[in-house]
Amino acid sequence: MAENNIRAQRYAATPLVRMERVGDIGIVTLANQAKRNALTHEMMNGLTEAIEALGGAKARVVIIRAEPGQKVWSAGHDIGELPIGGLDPLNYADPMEETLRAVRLFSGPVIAMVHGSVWGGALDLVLSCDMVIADGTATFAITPVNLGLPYNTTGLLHFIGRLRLNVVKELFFTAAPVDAETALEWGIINHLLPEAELETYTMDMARRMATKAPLAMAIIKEQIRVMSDYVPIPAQTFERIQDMRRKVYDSADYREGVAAFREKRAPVFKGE
Ligand code: YXS
Repeated sequence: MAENNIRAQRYAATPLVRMERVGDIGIVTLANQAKRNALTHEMMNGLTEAIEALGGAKARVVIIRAEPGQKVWSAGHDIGELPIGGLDPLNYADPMEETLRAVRLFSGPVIAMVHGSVWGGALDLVLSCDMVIADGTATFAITPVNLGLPYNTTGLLHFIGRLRLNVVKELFFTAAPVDAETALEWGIINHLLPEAELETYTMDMARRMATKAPLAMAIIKEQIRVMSDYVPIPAQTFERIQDMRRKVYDSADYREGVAAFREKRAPVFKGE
């Protein structure tokens, strides 16, 4: 980020996540390109710590980004860390889920600044941010059907609360990466910029929001969160869905999907 004439404090949350403070703006950078910023437990714990530390330090706006010029913003949940056999792969305590909650509970706006491709749970992270600003290199894919994984109900709500249902279904049922222009049309991103303007535009928006009344910003964000997340669901219905999800994450197909990724081959799903 350009730090010309703005005092920048740099302090690392963990080696996989860099955190800096530029005035009232916190910038959190995903920094594990060797693994394409896969959302490992270590990276997610670091990202959660960074967001909470910035909240404690009264930062007013947070930008989440990857390192400049990287092809992949994030490759999504670390597939190697997905539990197999009897455990919900996206359970409440999963570090990625904790990070999504930290983003949604941060008192001020969180901006996802996207250059490069976004995969799987990283799209849930992007959609958990309050707004998304991207350049033409950005693509977005959600990929549980590539693994045979039953996405979690809260995660689906993040999509349903943001995008039209036919768009949510096309994203989930095709698992195909969506280009930046389509992402703008579908509402995944707020603004699409030329690569050279992405950082400046994002910082300008962050600076603008950082000058607004933080108490009013915080309560408006929390009201929008509680109202958009509020979807009453009868207990028995939730238990039926959980039972259906258990049958999927206990399935041979899910084990095949994870094994195929590990063995770098195409999965063969049999519906079992
Ligand atoms: O072979 P090494 O050890 O160098 O490691 C490789 C990849 O295995 C690793 N890597 C990952 N490891 C764990 N989990 C991942 N999601 C993941 N993605 C990548 O990073 C090293 C470099 O990857 P490589 O050689 O494939 O890089 P590339 O530049 O040729 O290709 C970049 C990608 C992102 C196109 C490619 O890595 C890829 O397709 N990754 C998987 C993307 C994906 O399907 N993500 C969804 C994860 S599951 C998830 O988020 C949710 C639970 S859900 O399934 O519901 O969406």
